[in-house]
Amino acid sequence: MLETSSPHLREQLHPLIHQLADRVLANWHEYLDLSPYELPEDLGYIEGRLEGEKLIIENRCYQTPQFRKMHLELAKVGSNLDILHCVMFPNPEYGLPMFGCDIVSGRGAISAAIADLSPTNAERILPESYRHALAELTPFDFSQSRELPEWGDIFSEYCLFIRPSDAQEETAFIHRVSDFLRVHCQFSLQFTKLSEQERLEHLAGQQYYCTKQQQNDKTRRVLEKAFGDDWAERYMTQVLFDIPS
Ligand code: 18B
Repeated sequence: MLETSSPHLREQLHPLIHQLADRVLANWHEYLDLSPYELPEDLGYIEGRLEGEKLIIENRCYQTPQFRKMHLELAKVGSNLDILHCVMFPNPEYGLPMFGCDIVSGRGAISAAIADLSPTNAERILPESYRHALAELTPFDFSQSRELPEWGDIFSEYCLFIRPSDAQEETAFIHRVSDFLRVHCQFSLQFTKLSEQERLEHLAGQQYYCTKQQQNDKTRRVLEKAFGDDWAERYMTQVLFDIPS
């Protein structure tokens, strides 16, 4: 099995989080030719504690010709809150959608499990090949869907935003995300480079995506409590959702 994090953090996280983290890394290693991606100023492992509880963050980052930055982050806040965050930022030269996933577990139960392949073209629709493949996946009827926040217009019609109600739904979520990743990694290799005009269009789409994600106050508040307002702003805009220039 691939090692996802230091043994101490990994063992302390909700099982759905470390299973999905293993799955993400397994998919990346299986389909893509990974190179390391250096985060600014050694932000690989971070510990913070202000007025709130201790927050531990572990980051893994890679890049490939198709993906400018592939980021997997595991975080633990005190003894209660476990988080998985994952984004694959495409190289805008290829017109690929954005893969994003967030899992939040509070007091041992998953409250939010989100995954999407989000379009970045001007029409904000997924490429034909993706739509076809995603439509073919066996649907799973999760019992508790959650409503997207106001900034959530970036997500596609395939976005999953659920609260899994039992172990079977947790497993179904992992399978679904694995399918998204397999489709994404395999199809990404078939895309050819875009014209300059199309590249700019996808770049603008990625900028829009990041601007919207930066409006997630729930993420911001957790980071602010542990590290302060300025640090949280810098982390949200330069590590979690850095806008490519
Ligand atoms: N996120 N999430 O990544 N977020 O990063 N996340 C929450 O049960 C963190 C992404 C998304 O209802 C919650 O309500 C922290 C990506 C959406 O208003 C908490 C980090 C996506 C919501 C955190 C992190 C994404 C959400 C509340 C950095 C999608 C619902 C949990 C490690 C692709 C927002 C709850 C709403 C929620 C925290 C989505 C605490 C600290 C990539 C839509």
